[in-house]
Amino acid sequence: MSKFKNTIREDEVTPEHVYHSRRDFIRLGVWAFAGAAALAACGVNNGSQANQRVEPTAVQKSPAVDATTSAPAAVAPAGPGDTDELGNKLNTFEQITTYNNYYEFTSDKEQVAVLSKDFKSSPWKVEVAGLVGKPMTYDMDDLRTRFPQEERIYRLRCVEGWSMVIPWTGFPLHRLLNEVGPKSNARFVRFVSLDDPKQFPGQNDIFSFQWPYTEALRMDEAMHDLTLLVTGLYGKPLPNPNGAPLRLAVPWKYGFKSAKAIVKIELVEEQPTTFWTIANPAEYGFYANVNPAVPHPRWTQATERRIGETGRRRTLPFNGYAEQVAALYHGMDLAVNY
Ligand SMILES: Nc1nc2c(c(=O)[nH]1)N[C@H]1C(S)=C(S)[C@@H](COP(=O)(O)O)O[C@H]1N2
Ligand SMILES: [Mo]
Repeated sequence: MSKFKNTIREDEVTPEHVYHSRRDFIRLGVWAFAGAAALAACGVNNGSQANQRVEPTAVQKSPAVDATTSAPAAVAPAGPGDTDELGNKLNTFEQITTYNNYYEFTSDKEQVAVLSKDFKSSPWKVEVAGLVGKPMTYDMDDLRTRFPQEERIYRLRCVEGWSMVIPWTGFPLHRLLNEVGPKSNARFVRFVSLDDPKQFPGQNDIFSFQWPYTEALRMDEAMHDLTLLVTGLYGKPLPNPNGAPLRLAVPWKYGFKSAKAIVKIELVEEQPTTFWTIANPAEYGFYANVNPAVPHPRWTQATERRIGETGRRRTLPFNGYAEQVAALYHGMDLAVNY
């Protein structure tokens, strides 16, 4: 028996990882839906059609059936008992939002949640510029309505040797790139985070880092279906400590490649410098693919501590996404091009 409700053509072309961990939301429906899920969790069913979610692709678990109407009930956004495609349990909302790297606020991971409490993430605009046929500026409503939102459960592996499993909401970056139309000479995509010393205490120390935070991907990495523009987690709008209102999630790379609070996406021809390659080129490379075989100069990358667990687990090549992404680096020496 198939564990999946629908069998449609897209199932046949969806990469294995995505097939098992992707759950599509109705456009815009996710936020309304989060409310419905809360009601459902209390044993209340408001029976609203608008809050039901279509499952155009495979889902991780079969939707429950609503006993009163025998219609499929909406599938809740992932909850703490859910797992990624490897069977790893999700980290809790509390863990994900109280242990953060966000240097614009502080380098103290437990203080990010405190210092980011009053961060103003609305209104927000994202400029998409550079080598594109149709430069665009989007606000968050544009991004949520133009691009179908889906949930992806991804592992996040920080270069420092810790990791979490996070249920993101968002959409693949390639959808947006296809809309603006990369020119043929566009070879890299650069991401720029917000520059606002009034809101970011860490940006007032001008001697520490070169602000704003920037990151970049090669065009084929940016176009890969796993590369997600993130607008939420656990079915809620993206919390401030995680980079509200918009950040990237590139699950096969160390966490620093996934820039938070993105205000600009720029297509360029030359490989850009980035926040960490400027700060410490000997320790942080441009590619930064998770690689247990290449130690950081000051620590091993062979193992990692999953937040909430004692002991360490083995780190997987490409953070467990090798089947999907290893081909991007065919012929490259990943020990040199770290
Ligand atoms: N703008 C910005 N983006 C950032 C960072 C940062 O300091 N500033 N830290 C990075 C690092 S090192 C990691 S591990 C992840 C952490 O994401 P999380 O706090 O949501 O787990 O965000 C990345 N994106
Ligand atoms: Mo990190």
